[in-house]
Amino acid sequence: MRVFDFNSAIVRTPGKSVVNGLRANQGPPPVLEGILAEHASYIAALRAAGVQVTVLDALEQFPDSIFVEDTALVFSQAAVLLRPGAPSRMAEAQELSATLSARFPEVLQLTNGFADGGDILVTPGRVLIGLSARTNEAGAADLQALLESIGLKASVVQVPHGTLHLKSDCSLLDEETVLATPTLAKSEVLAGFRVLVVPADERSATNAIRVNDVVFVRAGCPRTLDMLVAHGLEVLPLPVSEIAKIDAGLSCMSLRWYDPLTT
Ligand code: CIR
Repeated sequence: MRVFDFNSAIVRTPGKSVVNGLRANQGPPPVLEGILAEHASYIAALRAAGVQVTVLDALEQFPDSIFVEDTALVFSQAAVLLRPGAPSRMAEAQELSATLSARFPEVLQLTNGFADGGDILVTPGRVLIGLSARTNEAGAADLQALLESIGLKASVVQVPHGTLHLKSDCSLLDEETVLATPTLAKSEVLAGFRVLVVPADERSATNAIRVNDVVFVRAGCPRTLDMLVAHGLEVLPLPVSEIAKIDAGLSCMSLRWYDPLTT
């Protein structure tokens, strides 16, 4: 089983409040209809890639709750409920608790500090935990211990200053290759991986996701797309220009795992 082989996913319907999602920069707010359309095409792409998708109800009280990735980590053997680092998002994790308990043999819980799933890159040899404004040392240390308890090695790395999440700057393309921004590629974080670097003006394309044999990548990034195809990958461009206005990308809209009991 490869770490990007998935047959199951959880997503959450955007509420009307999604247009008030957190964002670092001012600019035009996202348009609700646009977010709904992007979310629908994302779900369709997961299904077409062979994934059974559970769609949870919207949570109006949590504008960012469509970004389920930040609230938990999921593996075949267990799930981990996280403690998101933004105060307005902290209680989102509990909203997932019953859903995870119904689907995983074991649900572990972070108890110290903070960690967002967007800061976690799962690779074949180890899980990288990025320290950022959302994931602190106490959360990373707690998470590292929890992951070790379910047989996974983890390393703590530094996310570049000013970057929201580790996976804002990178994603896993195959067992040894990572797509990364020029900034992250220059650091030690990805030592040992083959690194494909996106052009500086297509920086947001780095938040791609490999789902079985397909790589979902942000639409409108033609040079990144050509680079991935030249690397031998099957690529599916997906629109995310509206959710990008609230600092989000492709990975954050789902929790993905391989469930051995699902056919
Ligand atoms: C936030 O700032 O928390 C949301 N507006 C965006 C979260 C994106 N999450 C992710 O990339 N994992």
